[in-house]
Amino acid sequence: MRDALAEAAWKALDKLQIELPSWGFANTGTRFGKFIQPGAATNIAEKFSDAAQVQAFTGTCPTLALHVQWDLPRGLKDVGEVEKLSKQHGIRAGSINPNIFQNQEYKYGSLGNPDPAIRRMAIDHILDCVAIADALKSRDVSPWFADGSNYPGTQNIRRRIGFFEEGLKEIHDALRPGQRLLVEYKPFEPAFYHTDIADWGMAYLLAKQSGPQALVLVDTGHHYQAQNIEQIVAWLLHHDMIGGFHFNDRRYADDDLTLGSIDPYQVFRIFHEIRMCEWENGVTADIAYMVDQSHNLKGKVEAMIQTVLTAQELYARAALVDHGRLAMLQQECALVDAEETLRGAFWEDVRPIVKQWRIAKGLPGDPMKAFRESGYAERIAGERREKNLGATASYA
Ligand code: LRH
Ligand code: MN
Repeated sequence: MRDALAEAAWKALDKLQIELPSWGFANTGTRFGKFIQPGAATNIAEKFSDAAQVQAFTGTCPTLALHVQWDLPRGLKDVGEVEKLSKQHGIRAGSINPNIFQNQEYKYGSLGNPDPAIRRMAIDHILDCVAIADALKSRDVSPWFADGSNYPGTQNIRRRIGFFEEGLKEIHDALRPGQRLLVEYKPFEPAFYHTDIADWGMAYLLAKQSGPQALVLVDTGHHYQAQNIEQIVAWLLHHDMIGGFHFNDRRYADDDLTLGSIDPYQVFRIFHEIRMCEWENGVTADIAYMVDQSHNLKGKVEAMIQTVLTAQELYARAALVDHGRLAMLQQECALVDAEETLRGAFWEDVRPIVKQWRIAKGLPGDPMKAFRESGYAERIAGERREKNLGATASYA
């Protein structure tokens, strides 16, 4: 029994890959300010270095998601630098995230802005991101739109839908073969009356009308409290329209806390939906598993390692579900036995199995302990202190 379980968990861990967000290594905060960490990454080189640490200790994170305005401020001109760092640290450039929410021009939106010149500016930035992705051999261009309004009557919601359809179509048609456009939705923040792409249905319709290379990205923090996220995942799997995830956890809103810190069963249920679908279809779903978190209080690299270890354990648990037995019990509506078949896997303590998998891969059995003993955190705090302590902490 345990060997069969171990084999299932190991096979799953062998194929699990988790993409890290470059911005998760930098000093970030909330609108009430940010607490500066002396060791936080201050540039793209330090972000690659930190990501390489997580990869070295976990063996599961070969790629780093890049946010263009923050990581390639000169756009295509910074591709050479990124390629050099990628080789130096053995970490590939991952999804390319446009920034169409920070510039002053985007006050009333980007692709949804009533002003055609600003829509043009936003589309051109995303087209640059498509070219950057092509140059870096990254597959995914992953825009999130903060677009929306704060007060009823201040914007024409239907007209803005038309603007998004137009803009996303032009962007889709500029994609290179094999590239994907991942449309991320979010119900609110920074817009607090309407957000143009507020839920999975809106993202689905916009992706569908853009073209076959456009898919939906599910950020687990972008849902109303009572929403059943794994049901949304089931729908997107059913329609083959899910491109990727931004994993994090939350108690209230888009809190961007570390994965599994508040509701680990939620992540397990999502992984289960995917693995049950893969078992039924006999194929691995083509999904990008990415992390999108901002570590306001925890040490940045430790929080990232903790996130990956938790994801490994929850994914290994989902691999323990006896899909054949569950399918039979579901057909028979044997409710308690079906539920226990799923819950039973969640309650399995896979940590010893995962630890053995790490050791078999030549990785440390306890990655967090090994990272702490490496002295890397202390070293970077020393090297980066001056640069970080100059940073502003206040919101206003
Ligand atoms: C928006 C979001 C988006 C990123 C940003 C850092 O809340 O989830 O994915 O661009 O966080
Ligand atoms: Mn996100």
